[in-house]
Amino acid sequence: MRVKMMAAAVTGLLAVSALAGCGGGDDKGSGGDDGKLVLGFSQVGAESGWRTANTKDIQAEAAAAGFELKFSDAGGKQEQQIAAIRGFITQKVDVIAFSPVVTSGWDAVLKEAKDADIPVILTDRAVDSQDTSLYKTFLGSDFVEEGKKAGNWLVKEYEGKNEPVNVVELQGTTGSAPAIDRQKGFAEAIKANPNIKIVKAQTGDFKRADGKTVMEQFLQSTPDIDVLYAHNDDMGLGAIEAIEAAGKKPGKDIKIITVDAVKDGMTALAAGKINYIVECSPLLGKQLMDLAKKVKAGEDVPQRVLTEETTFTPEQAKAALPDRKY
Ligand code: GYE
Repeated sequence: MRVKMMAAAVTGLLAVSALAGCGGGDDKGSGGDDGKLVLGFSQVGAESGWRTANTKDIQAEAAAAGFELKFSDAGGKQEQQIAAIRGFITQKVDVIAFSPVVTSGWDAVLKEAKDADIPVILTDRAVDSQDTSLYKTFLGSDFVEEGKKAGNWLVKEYEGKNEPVNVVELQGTTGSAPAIDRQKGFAEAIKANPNIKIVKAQTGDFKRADGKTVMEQFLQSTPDIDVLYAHNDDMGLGAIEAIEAAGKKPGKDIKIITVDAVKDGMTALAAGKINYIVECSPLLGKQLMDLAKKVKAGEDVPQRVLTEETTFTPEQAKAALPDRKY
C-alpha cells in the first residue's frame, strides 16, 4: 500500500487524496518502505534564479542524505501549497518542510500537521502564526538585516553630500516575508540621511519580466530617479533592460542595489550595471536535511536557524564569480 501511495504522490496530489481512504497503513514514524526518512517539501514556485538554485540544492541534499523527497511546486499559489501540505499529511510523511509564499493564513493547515504528529520545518520564509508550537524551527535568512545592509550602503554612498536622492523600490511578492522585511530594514537604515527619499515603490513579484515593466512605468512617471533598490537580482536585471531601453546607463545614471547574489546578478555587478548586492543564500539544503533528521529523531532544535551571508561590491563580485555555484 505504502508503495502505491508514494507512486501516486509523484503523479499528483489529486491522485494522492483519492487514495487516502484506502488506508495508508500505520507505519508512521518508521520512514519509507526501505526505512528512508520521507520528507515532503512544498516549494513556492520557480519565480527567480534564487528559487531555482534553492530547489536544486534541496533535491541534491535530500539525495545525498538518503531521504525520500516528495517535492511539490505551488506555482506561487498559497492554495496549492496548502493542498500539497494536506497531501503530505495524508501520505503520513515523516517531516514536512515548506517555504511559505506569504506570511499569513497558515494556522489551520499547520494545526492539522501538528494533530497528525508530523513535525514542520519552515524553510527560507516565515509565517505570522502567533502559536510557534505549530512548527519546529525556521531556517533561513534575516531579511530585515538584508534590507539594512542595502540601506547602509546607500547612506555611505551619499555621505557628506547634501543633495536629494530619489529612490525607487521594486518590492518582492506582496505579503511575503522577504518583501515585508527587506522594505522595513531598508527604510530604517536610510533614515540616517533625510535627503534619501523613496519616491515610488511597487511590487515586481520577484520576477524579471515584472521588474522590467514596473521600471518602465517608474521611468515614465518619475523624472530624476537616482537609485533603484530591488528586493532581488531578477527584478533588478529586468529593470536594467528598461533603463537601457530608456537610453540611460544602469549603475551610473541610476545606481542599483539588489539582494540575492545569484550568478546573473553577480555578472551584472562585475560589469558595473549593478552597484551593490546583498547576499541571500539559497543553499539551505544541507541544513534542512540535518534539521529534518533531528526533528524526526525527536531531538531538540533551535527555534530559529540563521543562514550566514555577506555583501558584494563590483570588485568582490569579480573575485567571487569563478567559484560561484549558482
Ligand atoms: O530573494 C527571491 C525569491 O524567499 C529569499 O524569494 C527568498 C526570495 C529571494 O524569489 O529571489
